[in-house]
Amino acid sequence: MTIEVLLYRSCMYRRQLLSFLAIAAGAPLLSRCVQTTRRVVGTDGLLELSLTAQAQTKRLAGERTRMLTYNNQMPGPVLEARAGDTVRLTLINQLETPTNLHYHGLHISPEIDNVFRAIPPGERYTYEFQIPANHPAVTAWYHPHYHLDVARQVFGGLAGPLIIRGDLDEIPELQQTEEAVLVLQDFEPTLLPQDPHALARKWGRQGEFLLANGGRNPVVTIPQNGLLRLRLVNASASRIYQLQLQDHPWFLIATDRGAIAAPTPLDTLRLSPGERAEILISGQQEPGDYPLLSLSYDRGIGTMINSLRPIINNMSGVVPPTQTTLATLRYQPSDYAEPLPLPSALIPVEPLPTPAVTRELVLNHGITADSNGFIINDKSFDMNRVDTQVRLNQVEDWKIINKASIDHPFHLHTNRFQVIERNGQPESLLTWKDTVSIQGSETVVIRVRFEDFVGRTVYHCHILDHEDQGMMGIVEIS
Ligand SMILES: [Cu+2]
Repeated sequence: MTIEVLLYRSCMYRRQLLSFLAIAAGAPLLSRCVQTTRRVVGTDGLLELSLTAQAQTKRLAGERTRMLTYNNQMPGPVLEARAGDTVRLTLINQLETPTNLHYHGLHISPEIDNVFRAIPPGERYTYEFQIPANHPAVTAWYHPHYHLDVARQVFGGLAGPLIIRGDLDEIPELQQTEEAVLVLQDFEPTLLPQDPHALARKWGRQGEFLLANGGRNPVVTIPQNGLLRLRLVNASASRIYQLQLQDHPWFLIATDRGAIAAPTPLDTLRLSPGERAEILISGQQEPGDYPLLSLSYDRGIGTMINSLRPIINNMSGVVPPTQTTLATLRYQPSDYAEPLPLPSALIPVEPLPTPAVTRELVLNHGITADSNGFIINDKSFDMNRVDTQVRLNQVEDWKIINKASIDHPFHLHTNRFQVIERNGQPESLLTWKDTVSIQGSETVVIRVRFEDFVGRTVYHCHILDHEDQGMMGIVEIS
């Protein structure tokens, strides 16, 4: 098939999809083909379920499209447990390729949350573990982490939220909130679930259509005079969201690994792939609709895309930055005569002590003897090589230097960290993170204590195409 034919097909899909969107404006994009995401809540200290990973052909926008689902859903079901609970999760692999699960955001042993495990097609594996009793309340998520194929599997739709209840849920004001979770994914009907053009893999594949919980512009209600606790999960393979709630105040209450000290007003919120945020919204404005916008964000490739536009305009997986409404927040009448108060304090974030060890990690692009083009400290990922050895309970500062001109969000598995500095300036807000956005040419210092678990775990760029192409390393905790 020639390039011209490919481009023409891509145009056809796009036109048909656009006309479908015009007809179904405001309706969930996938509502006719994918079940509503379900919630699975642990009871009596046990969260037990099966997840079947499966490719499905669904009719979307008049075309039959392949997508990857957990239990016939995209995104997968919302899982919910409490700190101290046992999780018994059987992953059934009905894909045509190996897969596995990463519990992104949980502080559990790397022997359980093991990205080196492969579950072959047709087989199943039961993950069983206890969430530590002192685990903070977090919005975490689960997704495949089978190296070399992570971007394709996640972009295909394999991801779901994992809510752990704990300390933050005990704050009295938060016990009166309504809750919603929005899983942010992007989608390209011509692309699922194949690999895109090599150029799109270099930049990190993106879809033109933005989905929240598998739908386009779903409605989330705000109780008038009440509080909405909104959990946001960026489950996209590469897309970085710059979010804004138009004409309405919103307050950050938690980041990747739990609560912050007090509700903090936000203007915009940048969410890189893998990052989560919890937001509190008070229904005290003029009743109406308030759009949650995904503002145009250039992760360092927008200029390049614009200059190459005639060539790549219809290349699947390469899309220019644009602004889109992700969801609509709509006021709903309630019984509250008086506005519910925001909590004045949440959970203190204790600063980690002065580090015993300081390291540098340089993120870059380059062709070296062992590199596929994406490197950390001049090396491409090798699953038989330990890159960094650390000691249990030791505090370290990692200076992460992005020498590339494009963004490389950095994720450390197993342990949480605090962001100390960005480009030499102290970070203004102390939070617990496991993924940090790092723009082109930025340097970020993170501080981490390797707690509770020994073993081998990984760190990597969370633009998953970059991870698949080598921007990952192994840390051994002993
Ligand atoms: Cu990257």
